[in-house]
Parts: sequence; structure tokens; C-alpha cells
Amino acid sequence: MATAVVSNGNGHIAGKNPTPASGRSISVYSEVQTSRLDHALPLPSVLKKPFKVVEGPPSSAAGNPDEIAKLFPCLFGRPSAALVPHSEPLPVQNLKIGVVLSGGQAPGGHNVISGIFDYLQDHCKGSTLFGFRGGPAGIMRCKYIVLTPEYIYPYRNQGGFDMIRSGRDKIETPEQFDQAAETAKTLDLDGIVVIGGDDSNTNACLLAENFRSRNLKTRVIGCPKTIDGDLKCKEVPTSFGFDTACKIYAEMIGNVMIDARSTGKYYHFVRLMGRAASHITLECALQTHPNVTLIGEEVFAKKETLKNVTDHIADVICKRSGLGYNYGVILIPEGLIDFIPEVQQLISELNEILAHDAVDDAGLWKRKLNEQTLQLFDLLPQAIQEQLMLERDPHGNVQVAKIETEKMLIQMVETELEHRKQNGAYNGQFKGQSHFFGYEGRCGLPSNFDSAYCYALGYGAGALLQSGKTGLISSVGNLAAPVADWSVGGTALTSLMDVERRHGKFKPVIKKAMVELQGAPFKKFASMREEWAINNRYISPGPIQFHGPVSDQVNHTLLLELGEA
Ligand code: FBP
Repeated sequence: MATAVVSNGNGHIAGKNPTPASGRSISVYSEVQTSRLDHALPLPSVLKKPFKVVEGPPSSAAGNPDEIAKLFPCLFGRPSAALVPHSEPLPVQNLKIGVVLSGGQAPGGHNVISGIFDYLQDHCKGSTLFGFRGGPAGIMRCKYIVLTPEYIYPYRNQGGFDMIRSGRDKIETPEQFDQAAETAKTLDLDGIVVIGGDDSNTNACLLAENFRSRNLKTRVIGCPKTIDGDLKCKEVPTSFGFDTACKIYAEMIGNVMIDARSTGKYYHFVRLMGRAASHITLECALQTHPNVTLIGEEVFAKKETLKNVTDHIADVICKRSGLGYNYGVILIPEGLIDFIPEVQQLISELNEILAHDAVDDAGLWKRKLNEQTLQLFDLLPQAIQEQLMLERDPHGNVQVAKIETEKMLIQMVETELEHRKQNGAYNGQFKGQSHFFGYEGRCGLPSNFDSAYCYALGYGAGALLQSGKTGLISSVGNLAAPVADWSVGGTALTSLMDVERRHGKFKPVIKKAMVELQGAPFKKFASMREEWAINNRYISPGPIQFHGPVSDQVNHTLLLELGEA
């Protein structure tokens, strides 16, 4: 019988029977889902025996250290922490810990929670784990459930965030910090674990600073989540969910490639999620070998215009047509248009206008755009214009998932090929098919890698909280080695910070890790892409495997970045 407790939002227990069953019923699970429930999760060996925490040297910031030091007077300079074997276990404590899922779904989130839960069961018997419902708003409104073994069980090794659900709210105003502090006091919390991406971990750091400045005992630890793969640094080699999401997309791309080759009549323009960074697109290219792959960071470095990008795709299509191939597959990162300097300028002018609520129905707001920007805006298809004007997300980002770049490029390539036809430079057939692979990859069953990585991140977060740490992001390293040899510790969140302009103001943010053009994954791709463009070197990786020789394979990006071929 489950003993989960539901709060009515004021910290009081609601209803007569505070014991709702888990939100999931395993009676309707598929065989594969069921088989994953009892999949034994390996732990790094340092977490299996008594350990102590060793601190590194004082840390700095990813950029503008003086500004960051002013914004985080209590936390700035904190050293990183590493767990090392020790003769004595930490003293057992009865801890009250809250956990929250923040931002977009990423496969493995449930395992982070299971990891924290199991840590408390194994090392701090009698502790309580509160799951804040619906993201950071759950902290502000004190909406939670008390997690129990029965409640958690159906979510073990399962995709999704539905155990406690997620949200994109930010805790940023003084009133919201007050509400969060009130919750921490009401529940007598020793700690909160924030499972989120760059923005959510920025928020975790602000919360840790705020609690410290109020002398609250509540500590805050972050966990690196995002399929986008852009929350990483030396100590945090990857964010969870990236491995699984890329494998899911790569399977779908492989299928589309075989379809393209079978009919011989379509160019598939596949836009892939990933927000600003092109890591997912790059990884999928390495897994499947498409004919064209656009990498936003390269487009930016080469200062390419929309016309350059269109010409590049049209050139490949013409060459292939000469060889008798009127089909192909083109990968486009979700954030592409944000990387084209002229569009970037347009977006930043639009951001300022939208931040000041200056959009009128008569279109007078357009006068605020500079002349060249206005010309570009007027050139864009109306659907794209409308998508660029959509409300920003709560962090001030353009909602790139809603901009249909793949459709825009099909239109532009079609027009370009029409011109070439008239000039006698092309006589093939072009038919574009658009795809957006995004949400399909966020809630799949986590790969073996993500399952184990998430569990270690959560278990490690528990260890950091028991050791009294705050303002750190749970960090599991040495990931190319067997799980037993993974390192476990925490990295100062302020060391990942820089300042950026958002909503027209400077704010602290965790610096996004973009695709490095000098990095091993991009270099490998660049050395092979010409061959893939002309000759068909398609690879169809098939579905994620949970057993057998390839089941523990890790994505190319991580291995190449770790120096493993
Ligand atoms: P996070 O950065 O919160 O992990 O979100 C990742 C992401 O999946 C992006 O790839 C995508 O652009 C965005 O979320 C979509 O947001 P939403 O779920 O709000 O539509």
C-alpha cells in the first residue's frame, strides 16, 4: 500500500486518505517496460563503501568573475568536492530532502529521483524525500508528495517526468524567494535537489545563495539534465538524456534514409531538437551519415547568410542529381536560424521590442527595427515571421521548437533550384518532405548509459547533501570507463556562470556549452561529410538495445570528447 502524501498547496495534508497510489499502473506496461523495472543498476564503487568528501582549490566563474562574485557573495569561490574511499561512514542523519524536475523532459529523470531515494534509504534511514509537483512552482506553492518505495517503483528505469511532473517556472522575484524559503521552513528541509538544464541550474544556484544569505539550513544541489547536451564542462562531461534522445532520433533518421533510398523521390529535411546548440544534430549525423548536416555554430563562425545556407544545400542536390540521385536526407539543428548573424540581429531587436511590450496591431513597432533587419523580416515567409514573434519562454529564450526552419528551407531551396533550372544548371526533380524530431525523443526508456548515469547522479546528490554541501552540481566523471570506476562529486555552480543579457537586463546564467569547431566530434564529422554528401553512406542504427553486445554503447560525442575513438 502506497503512503504518498499529497499537500493541498499550503503544506497541509489534503483529503482523508493521504495515500494515493502511484500515478502509473504497471498492469498496463509493455513487456519491455516491465523488464526494465527490475533492471539492476550498477553503482560507481566509491558509492558502495564508506567515503569522505575531499575539496579542491577555490573556484572562479566561466566569465566575468567580478560580476559573479558580486551576485553570489555567499557562494562564489566554493571548491569542487570529490568523494573518496574512507574508513568510516558519514554519521547517519535523518534528512528531509525535496526534489524537483525543472524544464523539458529528458530520459533518466526518474532514475535521478530513485538514486536520491535509495541513497537516503541506504545511508540515512528514516529520512523523507518530498517530490515537488509541477516544477519549481511546486516549491513556491509547497505542492508535494512524500515519495515512498511503492510510489517510486513503477518509474524505475522508465522515461518521462510524470512521477512528479516538471515545469518551466522560475524562482526569481523577492516574493518568489520568500515563498520558496517558506516552503523550506514549513517542511524543515535540509536540502533540495534541482534536476534541470542550464537555466534551472542557474536558478538552483540563486536559490542556494538566497537560502544561505537567510541563514536557512536548506542546502541546494543541482543535477545536469537536458537532451540538448549543452550543459557540460570538464567536471560534468554530459547532461543526462542526450544519449537516449540521440539514439531515438538516429533510429528515426535511419528509417527515413531507407525510405528515401527506396522511393528515390524525396529530400527529407529533418529538424532536430536541441535549442541553441547543435550537439544533437552532430551526434545524429555521426550515427547515421546524412547527405547534408547544418551545424549552427559553424554557420555562425563562417558568418553565413540564409542565402549561403540555401546555396550550400542546392549545390549538394545538384551534384547528386548529376549522379542520378534525386533524394537525400538533410539534418537541421533546431536553433539554426538563431545562428545566422542577420537573423540573430533580427531576433535580438525583436527580443528588446517584445521585452518592452511594444508590439502594436498596426505594425508601427516595425519602425523600431533597423533598415536591413526590416528587409530581412519582410523577406521571410509569413509563417516564420509569426513564429519569430511568439512569446519568449520564462527564461527569455526564443521558442525555437516552434520555428519551422525545415519548411522555410524547403521553400528557399525550391526557389533556388527553380532559378538554376531556368539557367540550365539543374534538371533534376526536387520534392521536399519536412520532419521535426523533438518531443519523440524526450521520454523514451532511458538507455543503459542514461539509466546508470542518472542513478549515480541522484545517489551522488544524496551523498553531497549528507556531507552538508550546497551550491554544487552533482558531477559523475570518467564515463568512458566501466561504471564501477566512475568518479563522483560536485562542482561549484558559480564556476559554470557568466552574465548575459535577457529580457533587456544583465543576468547570471550558466554558460551554454556549444559545439566546438575544434573539438573531436565536429572534426570527425567534418572529415567525412563530403563523402556522405555525394555517396550514400547511410547507417540505420535501429532501436535502442537493452541487452546484448551494443546495449552499453555510449554516444560518439561523449566518447570523442573523452578522447576515446
Ligand atoms: P531543457 O533545456 O529544459 O532541457 O529543454 C530542452 C528542450 O527539449 C529543447 O530542446 C526544446 O527547444 C525545448 O525543450 C522545448 O520546450 P517545451 O517543452 O517548453 O516545448
